[in-house]
This record gives sequence, C-alpha cells and structure tokens, in this order.
Amino acid sequence: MNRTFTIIKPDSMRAGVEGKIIDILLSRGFRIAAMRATRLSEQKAGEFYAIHKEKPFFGELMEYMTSGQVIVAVLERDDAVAELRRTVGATNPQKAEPGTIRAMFGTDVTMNAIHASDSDENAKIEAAHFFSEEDYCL
Ligand code: 3AN
Repeated sequence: MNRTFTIIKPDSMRAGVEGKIIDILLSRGFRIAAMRATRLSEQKAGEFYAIHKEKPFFGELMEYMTSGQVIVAVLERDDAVAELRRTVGATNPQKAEPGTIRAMFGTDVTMNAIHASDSDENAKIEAAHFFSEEDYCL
C-alpha cells in the first residue's frame, strides 16, 4: 500500500461531477485516507504550484485554481501514484485516453478536472500542504 495526493479542481466542482470522480477513484481500488473540501488562497496555490512559477501559464493557473472550491484528498492503494496518473490521463484532456477522468470531465490544459501527484516524493510534499499524519484514517 502506498499513498498519493489529488485535488478535484474547480471546474469539476462547478460542474457538480465530484461525486462521479470519487466513484471512479473508488472503483479503481483507491481508499480515501483523508479528504476535505476547501478553497485555495492565493498564497496556498502559489506554494503548491511553486515549481511552475516561471512558466508562462502560471498566472492563468493561479487564477483558475483559486476561482472556486476544490476537494483535496490522500488516496491509498498499491502503486498509488502510477495508478492514479493512469486513471487521471494526460494533462491535455483532448489527448487523454478514453475512459480517463480528464477525457471524461476535462476541458483544456488549465481546466483539466483533477490533479494527481507525479511521484511518491511529491505526493508526500503535496499532501503535507493540506493534511498531517493524524488526519489519516488507518
Ligand atoms: P499534470 O497535472 O498532468 O502533472 P503538470 O504538472 O505539467 O501537469 O502541470 C501542472 C498543472 O499546470 C496542470 N495540471 C495544468 O492545470 C497546468 N498546466 C500545465 N501545462 C499547461 C499549459 N500549457 N497551459 C496552461 N496550464 C497548464
């Protein structure tokens, strides 16, 4: 068993598809170790996406990620990081495999429905922005 981190993004929440997305995650064998709804402040979003600060799309990404409510969650299963990336699909929903969450619910590279950590190390760092060890249901 290992853990990964996800954010159900504002476009999914506005469309009311967060339940459908959570259903897909559960059907793929993920267990919810921790979950809550929140809204990212400018500061939180800036810290979370600090790695993209120099990218041309950073401003757009900040504006979008702070535009509404999100659900943040820590998910568990074997090979969690790779399995969630497979379940989520490519960054660009137009290029995402059919059946992936981004193919089903994403619009474009900014409004792409869901975030998934890209490594065990980043999953730990990203989860720590929102949860502490005592939040995890074992
Ligand atoms: P992923 O979320 O698939 O790992 P990253 O880590 O390359 O993608 O990018 C982080 C986030 O930045 C993406 N989820 C997306 O919302 C946004 N992003 C990435 N590339 C672009 C782009 N070319 N234009 C606008 N936003 C982008």
